[in-house]
Amino acid sequence: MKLTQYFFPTLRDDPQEAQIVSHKLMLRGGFITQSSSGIYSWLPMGLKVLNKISDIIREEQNKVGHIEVLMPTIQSSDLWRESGRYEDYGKEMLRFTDRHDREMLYGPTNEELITDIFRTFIKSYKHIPLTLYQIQWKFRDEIRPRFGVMRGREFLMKDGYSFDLDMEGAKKSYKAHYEAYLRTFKRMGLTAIPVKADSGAIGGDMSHEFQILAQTGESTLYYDSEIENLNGQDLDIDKLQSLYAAAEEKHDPSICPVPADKLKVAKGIEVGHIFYFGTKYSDPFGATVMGSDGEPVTVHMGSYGIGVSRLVAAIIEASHDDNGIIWPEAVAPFKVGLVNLKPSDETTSALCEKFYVSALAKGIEILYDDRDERAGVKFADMDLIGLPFQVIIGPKGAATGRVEIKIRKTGERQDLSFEDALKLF
Ligand code: P5A
Repeated sequence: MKLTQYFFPTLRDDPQEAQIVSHKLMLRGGFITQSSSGIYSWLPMGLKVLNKISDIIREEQNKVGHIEVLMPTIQSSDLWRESGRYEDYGKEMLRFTDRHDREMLYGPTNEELITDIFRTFIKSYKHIPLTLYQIQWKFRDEIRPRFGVMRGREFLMKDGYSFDLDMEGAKKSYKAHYEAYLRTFKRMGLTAIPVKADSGAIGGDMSHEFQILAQTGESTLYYDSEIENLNGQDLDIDKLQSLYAAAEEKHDPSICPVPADKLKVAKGIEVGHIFYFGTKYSDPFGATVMGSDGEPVTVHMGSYGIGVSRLVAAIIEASHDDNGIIWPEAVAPFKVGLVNLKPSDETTSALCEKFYVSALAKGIEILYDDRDERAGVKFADMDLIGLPFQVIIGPKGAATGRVEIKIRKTGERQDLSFEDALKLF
């Protein structure tokens, strides 16, 4: 993509309303723009990141046999009356009436709707275990939407729902999600710390939150410092599970098994949350299947969420410096940013064009800054948007066919021939 032909609405100055770095950088870099309180439009570069995150989630879910569906954002209140949550959910649920005076709502979550689909179609034990998931927008009328897409009112969630014959089966489904979530976050360059949690509005007996470390996190975590060492190595899930981690409310110093010098205290951002709630929804909905002995069995359920749009901000909180975002390669909007230091110079522009075309032919995602702007502006914008690699071409290098590579994360620079530079990607 050439910048002169792209839609790249950056802001020069720091937006006043942004209190945390991810919100500030997302607005400045033209990733999102606010439409109303807690509601955002995703601009081209932001949408690319959101889609990459969704794709990683999707791949890891499909790998373990979970099946994607897509449910509507708007739901009828009927199902929520059946579960008893219509009154319970309170003001966070956005309710309205249609032209026939039917009470409708914008879904804050989908346990009711998926249980209704299940009871309609699945009648035999032969079709379970089954996990259905979707990646769909949710609305929660948060009292204090803040920090941009970190706590929005409209936000994108991956929500999955498992159906099993009994508690033992449901625990296997829970474990499969737990492990798939750790693999998912790791692929995004994050260390996620699973902590036991309360099940709140979703309900149930067992629940874990997945927290990633960031100074601006809203939860305080206590955990064995060994967990951080596991980052970077092959993911040893059994080892991770055996280590101590707890959110502040659950941390009891008198029974904490970790010695003080190994216990870390840090802030975390909740990027995922999983629940086992048995028959809480299947019971009132009559979601039963015929068991192998011919008797009806009420299915055991769990639900599993990832904050997809929140992750965009959370990754920035975990990975940035004073100059801007440092995207992990797996979620970067483009892999390479090409900087033309002097578009008015024919040799420079010809070499840039050649690099751009060759990179595209190799299938490399490349953003070419071909704007007629000062070098300083281009460097600042490139650092701000945080692409993993920068290729810088100016008149001096172009005369001898050489280009400069800068690695965004380390700031390391290398002077390479055109061919060697291309081979790097
Ligand atoms: C699990 C899937 C649920 O709703 N029902 C379906 C369960 N869980 S949850 O914890 O309430 O939400 C799942 C994840 O969604 C993100 N999230 C948000 N992201 C941005 N803005 C919000 N206002 C918001 N609320 C929840 C979190 O990452 C949460 O873990």
